[in-house]
Order: sequence, then C-alpha cells, then structure tokens
Amino acid sequence: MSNTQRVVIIGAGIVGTNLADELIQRGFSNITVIEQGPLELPGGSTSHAPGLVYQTNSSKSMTKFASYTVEKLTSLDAFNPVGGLEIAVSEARLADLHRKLGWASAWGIEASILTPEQCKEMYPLLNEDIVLGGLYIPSDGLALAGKAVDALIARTKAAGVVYRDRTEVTGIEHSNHRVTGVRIGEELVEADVVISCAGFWGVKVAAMAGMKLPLVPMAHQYAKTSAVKGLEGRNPEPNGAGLPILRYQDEDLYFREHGDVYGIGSYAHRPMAIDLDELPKIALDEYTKENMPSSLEFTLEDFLPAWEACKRLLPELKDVEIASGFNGIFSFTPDGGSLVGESSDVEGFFVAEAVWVTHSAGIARAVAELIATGRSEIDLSDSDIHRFEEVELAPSYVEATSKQNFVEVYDIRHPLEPRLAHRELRVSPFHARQRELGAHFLPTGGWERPFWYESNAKYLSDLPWDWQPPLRDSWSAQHHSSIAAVEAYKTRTGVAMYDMTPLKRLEVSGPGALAMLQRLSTGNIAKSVGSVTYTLLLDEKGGIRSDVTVARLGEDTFQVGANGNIDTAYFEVEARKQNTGELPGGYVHVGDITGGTCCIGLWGPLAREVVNAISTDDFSNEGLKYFRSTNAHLGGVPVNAWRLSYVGELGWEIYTSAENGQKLWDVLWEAGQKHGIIAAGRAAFNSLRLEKGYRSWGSDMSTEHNPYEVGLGFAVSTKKEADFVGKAALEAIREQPLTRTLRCLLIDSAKDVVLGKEPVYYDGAAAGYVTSAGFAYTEGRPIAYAWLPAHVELGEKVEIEYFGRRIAATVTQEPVYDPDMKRLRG
Ligand code: FFO
Repeated sequence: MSNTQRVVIIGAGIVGTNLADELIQRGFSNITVIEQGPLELPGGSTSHAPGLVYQTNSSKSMTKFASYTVEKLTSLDAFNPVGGLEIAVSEARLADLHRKLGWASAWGIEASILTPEQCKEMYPLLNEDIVLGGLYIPSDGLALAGKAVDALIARTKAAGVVYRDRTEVTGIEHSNHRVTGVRIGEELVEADVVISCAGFWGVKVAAMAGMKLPLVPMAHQYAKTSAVKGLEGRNPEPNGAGLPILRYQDEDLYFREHGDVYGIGSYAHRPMAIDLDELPKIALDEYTKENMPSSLEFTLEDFLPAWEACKRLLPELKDVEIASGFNGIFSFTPDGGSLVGESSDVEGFFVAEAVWVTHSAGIARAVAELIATGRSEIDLSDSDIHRFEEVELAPSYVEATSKQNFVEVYDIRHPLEPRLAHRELRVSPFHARQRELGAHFLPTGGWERPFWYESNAKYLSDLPWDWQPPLRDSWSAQHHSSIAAVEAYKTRTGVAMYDMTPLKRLEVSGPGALAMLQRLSTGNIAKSVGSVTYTLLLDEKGGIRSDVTVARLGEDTFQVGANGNIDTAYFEVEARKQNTGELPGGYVHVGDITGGTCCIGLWGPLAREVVNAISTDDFSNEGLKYFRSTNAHLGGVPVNAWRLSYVGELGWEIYTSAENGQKLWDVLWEAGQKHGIIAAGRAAFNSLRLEKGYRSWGSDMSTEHNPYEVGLGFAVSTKKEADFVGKAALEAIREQPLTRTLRCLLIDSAKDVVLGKEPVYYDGAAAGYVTSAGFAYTEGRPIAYAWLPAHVELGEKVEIEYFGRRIAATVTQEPVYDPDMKRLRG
C-alpha cells in the first residue's frame, strides 16, 4: 500500500518525528519534516524534557497513549524501565493514590500500593518518617526523548523522509478550504496534508491557517543537584538511572537520577506564562542544551521553598547544592488536555500540540490513523481541538485557566470540581430566577448549570422514608447535596423544570439539509414535519461519534440536539463538502443556535396539567405524540415543544428564543404552583437518566464502541434505504458476536455511591470499568453503568473497587425504571 499524498510535518520534536514514522508505517511515501532549529538540537520542549513517563491518567485514552509511548520507545532502545513511584505524605494523597490505582486497574496497567516500609526498601533515600505509602507502577520509567528522536530521524530518513532543518515556516497556503502548501519565505512547499507539531510555537503556526489554539507556553523549573552520596556508583552512565522515577505531589515535585546527581522538577512556583515574542533570540549555531529558546534562565528564588521540601523527603539532599537549573518552557491548555485534530475550515491542515513526551508516540499514532483512515482507534475526544466553545478560546480565558491548571497540576481534583477563573461566562435566560431559588451552579463549556436548588431543602422532611438519601462518604459528597433526592422525587411524582439551555443546538437548513442528515445518521430522518428522531452519528468503522436528536421543523429545516462542539465542527465540515459540490446533496447551512435560544425540560406526571392551564394548543397524548414536536403558545410565549425526556417522564423539551426565556420560566412557574412545581438540577437529572438507561456520549460510549455493544442497536434503522456513514461497517459488525457490553449494575449497599472510572472485578480479576454512576432514588440503591465482557450474565455478582475498597454489585436487567415506557407514552 503506497500513499503518495504530499505530507509536510512542521516540527521535528518527539511528536513530529513519531508522526513521520507512523505515517511511513502506513504507506505514506512523500513526507517532508520542516524544523526551525538545527536537527541535532531543535530547541523546543523535547530538547529539555526530563522524560518521566507516568502512564496512569484519569483519561483512558491518555493512559493508552502513554502505554504505546512506552512500547514504542522501548523498541527504539530509548526507554529506561525504572518504574514509577508516587508517594503520599498525607492521608488525602494516600486515598487518592488508591483512586489512581483504580484507574490503572481499569485501563489495564499493572500497579500496586506499597507500605511505607516497601517504599523505603524500593527507594532507600526516602525519609520514612513522613511517607505514608506509595503507588508503584513497574512499567513506568524514563523516556530518552533525544535518543528516540535521533533514532526516528535515522529510520524515517532511510525510508525516504526529507528533513529540512533551520527552516522557518512563514505561512500556510490554502485555497477553496483545502491546504495547498507551506510557505517558507519566497518558497512554497506544496502539500496535500500539513500537520503542525510545533509544540508551544504551534499557536503561531495554527494562526497561519486561521485556527485559534488555546495554549499557553509556561516555564517550569528543573534543577540539578551536585553529586549525592547515596547515588554514588549506582549509575555508571552519566545520565543513567536505576531508581524508580519519584513523584512527591503533595509538594508539586518530581525526581529522577542523572548518574549520581538528582534532577528535580517543580510545579511549586508561580505560573510563569511566556510571551513568544519575548523569547531570547539565539543564533542557530549557538544552540546548546543550556542555551536554546525553550530554556530560560533559572530563577533560584522561585525554587528555594521547594528545595526545603526536597530535603524533607530525601534527607541526603541536606549535604548537596543546587548545581544548575533552568526554567523550561512547555505547553499548558485550559483543561490540561492536548490539542489534536483537523481544521474545520482548511481541510488537510492538522494540529498535534500540547502533547507531553509521555503521550507523544500514542498521539502521533492516533494522528497518523486520522490522516490515513479518517479515524483514530483510540478515542480522541479528550484531545479534540474542537472541544472548546468560542468563549473558551478568548486569550484571557485561555491564560487564566491554563495558569490554574499549572498551579493544580498535581492537586487532588474531584471530577466535578469547578475552575475558579472565569465563572459566569454564559448564563441562560433563567439565571436570575435560578439565583433567587438558591441554585448551586457548576460550569461546563462556559455555561453555569444548576446542580440543585437550596429552595428545595424545605421538602427534605416530606420525603417518604424509602426516598431518604443515605449519607455519602466524604469524596462522593463533594459537589453534591441530598437535595437531589427531593428533586428526583418531585420529578417522578409531581412536576419539575430543568434548564436544558446549555445542550448544544444546531439548525441544519436548506435544500441539502435532509440529504446531509440522512448521510450522517443511522436513523431515518425522512419523516414528516414535526417528527423527532433519536439517532447515532457513526464513523466509517461504525464507532459512535455522537448520539443526537433531530426534529424536522420544516421541509428543509431541522434542529439537532447535539453533544457539543465536536459535533458542530463535524456538521460544518460535512456541510461544506456538499456546498462545494465535493459531495452530492445540495446546499446546506449549519448554524449554532444554542446561545440565541433556550430550553426548559418540563417533566413529571403532572406536566400536562401545567401546560394545559396556560395553553389552548393540544398537548394531549394524541395531540402531540411521543417523539413529535409542535409550535405552540404557553402563557403567550411562542415555543416549540418536543415530546421526549432524558429523565424518562411525561413532558416536553420546551424551546423558545432567548429573549422569551425568562417569561417562559415565569409562566410555567406560575402555572405550576398549584401542582407543587419545583426547579431541579443536574444532580437529580443524572440519577434519573441512569435509572432510565439513557447513555451519555463521552462517558458511556465513544468512537471506540459500536451501537450493538452499547445497547443502541435500536437506533440503527433497518428500513432506511439511504446509505449512511458506517453502514457498511455495521453490516459486518452485526454478524460478529459481542465481546463486551455496557451493563447496568445495582450496588448492594445503599451508602456505596461510586462516581465513574472505577475498575470492576469479576471472578477476582479486573474485567471492566464504570462509565457513569449515581444514586438510583427509585431503587434506593446506587447505580452504575460499566463495560464488561459479554459473557458476564444478568444476575451475576461483580465488585467495584472504590478507594481500595471492594463494593459488591449485581448485573441487572435494564432499564431499572419504567421498562414498559408507560411514563413517557402516557
Ligand atoms: N437532544 C435533546 N433534544 N435532548 C437530549 O436530552 C439530548 N441528549 C443527547 C444529545 N442530544 C439531545 C442525546 N441523548 C434519548 C436518549 C438519549 C439521548 C436523547 C434522547 C431518548 O429519548 N431515547 C429514547 C428513544 C426512543 C426512540 O428512538 O423512539 C429511548 O431510548 O427510549 C442528552 O444528553
């Protein structure tokens, strides 16, 4: 297989060289790598990377990318498998290491918790008086990034890759939304595919293609000590290391050996954001390890407090000096993730930035797959460049959140813990009312979303005994309130209003709209005006890109309820292909109408009483059937109502334009008073959807999963004649037996709530992991969804590991709530 597309990679660091290699392996034969620095020492982040590879991450994908990096660098003789040790000096950290052990087990990494004595035995220089325990990962270790790059350059050169160093890219050329080449001053290097792997310079390169990268270059301190007695003679090679890499997160520090000296990295200092234009100008011929653009002068005063902490952990350091150091620049982003993907505006222009050495080979492989086949085998959504909302790309937001990320890089972070900076960026039209009701907000995508309302606390004492929520452990109690039980109860027995405004809404319109939606979705959209369809978007291999709802508002006008901006970018790209004539179907316009509109989910057995009191329109079961939409007036407010419910109750998603939002809230609230209406938040919402068995894209499923194993085979239309993306793949997949399935688990003990990403043990061995979880109020027990081998059967017992504790659960028939759909169709 030979692929003669002309590929230009910008940057010969650990990402760019791995990418060249991965593309060669996939048959690409025309590759040029352009590097602004000298090839021997390009001067970017790779050139000073200390190379510590800790694979375990809360993200499964990032962990897999790291494991591949270990595998690949090992094959290049550029990995020193010394193991990784993270130690705890506080009870909270020790507990968190247990949580991390859980991720390791969930993602298939061998790991163990060590006692203080075992830590000391493994690492004799430790101060055993302060260490409470450690997490040991035998397959972690040291990447020899420079050696790996040299080996990859040699190997890819031999395969025909052309390297042009000391060459600065000055422009990205494109026409008709396609990349055509890379400009180097007067010269144009023609290309079909261009990938920026320029690290922290990537912001500038991407801007040349009109792309905004939310990335802040920041300096991070690395010091080397004078010779340490306890290390003498251990490592014959000058840069050698034999002890595990060591992390001391309670003080934001990490340690490795360089022969008989220590290298110490610190995140304990103030965040030092770097302005690229103020980097020292160094002549290329003068680059040295100490003198290159990504390496700034060491600021000793910033390091001194950390140095005291170093000596507390490793008492032998009391007798040595800080011999040298530098402030090394690398990339930080608003959520700590990498920035990967293809421009939605310039086809063929990709970025792979803010990638740490740890994930470099894995992400390079994913990008190579993306270029070669249009999809990555490992889910890339955590890294997708399109995951950000427009407000999240504002320079002030990017800087503040990236700095916060720097400060918190080793902190123990609860999955719901909000960013401090830049709150109240986006609020729904109901915000003032929600505040009056004591809403507790948490942000997402710049939106403030109510999780519960303090005003509902007064109903806690009215809850029937079997709805009383049990006390939670201190971790799962964070960012949670028992008020959620009230809100769940009222939704199941009365009526509640949910703010659905932050849900991404796209309007797809024009003569080519139906053709595009038919082409991209598994469902049949060619239904009458007023229809609503729940459907999947697949990739070519049948992996789930998203699950969306599509309402046909007019012949040529559709509204799509989507999962986020990754969907927006996908629709925009596909629309453009129709608009340029590259694909048939005709003209189609995709507009993001989220901000200009709003939505209240009005749900519960009494929902119909509320709307009937303020409308002359027909909201009866026959007048507006399940999964139908209609235009109506509610208390004088023009709305569009969709009869469906993610919480599984009778009712509607009620849409109106933003300026009508507050009025809509008020008329519903007013009319609902005599039915005991409440406002309800995300905490109850999540519990109710789990009970109803509705999947959440991004947690329960991703492009790694096909519809059948997720339990969404029903959303693939068997009658639809039109071809759709993934159809051919599904035909093959349908014939194969399932190897894994998404399963519903009910936890035996009411007080054992888990939160997601915990490993699930079957027959004593880790066999899967929890995708999402909560408390099932109608069952009086916690509920979890988990990936498990297909042979695990209904009724079987499994164990979920939560902070080192095994929690018994039962594989249960789903959905546990209203399997007969009496509620929704009533
Ligand atoms: N769009 C809207 N309008 N509302 C939503 O809650 C959501 N979602 C995501 C993204 N788009 C949305 C989609 N998730 C169902 C299940 C999951 C959903 C949305 C809807 C649902 O009602 N499923 C029915 C389908 C029945 C049918 O096809 O006839 C079911 O499984 O019974 C919120 O995250």
